[in-house]
Amino acid sequence: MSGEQQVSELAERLDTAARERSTTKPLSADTELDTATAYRVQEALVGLRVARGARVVGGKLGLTSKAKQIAMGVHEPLYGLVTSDMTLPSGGILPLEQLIHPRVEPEIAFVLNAPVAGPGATAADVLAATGYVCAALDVIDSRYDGFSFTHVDAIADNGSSSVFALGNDLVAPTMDLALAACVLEVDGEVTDSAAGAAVMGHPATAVAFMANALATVGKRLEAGWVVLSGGLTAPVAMSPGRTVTATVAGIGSVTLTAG
Ligand code: OOG
Ligand code: MG
Repeated sequence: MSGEQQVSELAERLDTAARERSTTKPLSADTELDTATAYRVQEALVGLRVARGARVVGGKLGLTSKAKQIAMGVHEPLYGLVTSDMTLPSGGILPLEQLIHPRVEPEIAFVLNAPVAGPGATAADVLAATGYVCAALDVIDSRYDGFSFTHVDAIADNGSSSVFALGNDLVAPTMDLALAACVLEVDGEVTDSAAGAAVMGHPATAVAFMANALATVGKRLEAGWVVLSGGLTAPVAMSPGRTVTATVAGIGSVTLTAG
């Protein structure tokens, strides 16, 4: 089997799982997968969405906080791409009937008004390129059995991406985002909290990590992109009727209800 053919077969396997709402064994259980090949599978997987009419609208970081690394048992960060068919409005309904076993996590999202290119991109470069930040809820929905995977599996599965919602308040990043407090509420009760620093010391550092990783394959973060900097807390499993709200001090809040 040629490398290219294997990459597209692995991408098809994940795409089919997502569309049929079935899970599969981790790819690494039967295929030798290195990090570079896993990112090629991710690119092919996103390519299938683009072929169906979606547009790449940004990126996402994964496993950038200790809370997330501990929750998933994977201790290295990764990045993925987000597409126009993944967006939900804040206050909207999370369509459980289209998803497998979704979990929701609070994040700080960056909207760029200039590109950020590595190598050597820093948090300061990211902040200089940022038009505004907003609160975000990222919905992860692993295509793997039992939401269980290794680092390369999660890369290939595009960081478990399914849909995400941005808060309606768009704020210039003039505050210290490391100290921005995030409170997570489930059905009106506070269940978790974290500061922006939970993500790699500063959420802009996570965005810079993605710019530098993209540079190794000749790519960059593009102007106009939204970049989700990674779950600040452990994720919350969604069940019918459950409402999750994330509020970030100085920024705003975002809500989703599982339908
Ligand atoms: C993979 C990473 C997902 C994050 O913010 O950590 C992610 C996963 O946990 O399924 O979006
Ligand atoms: Mg996330």
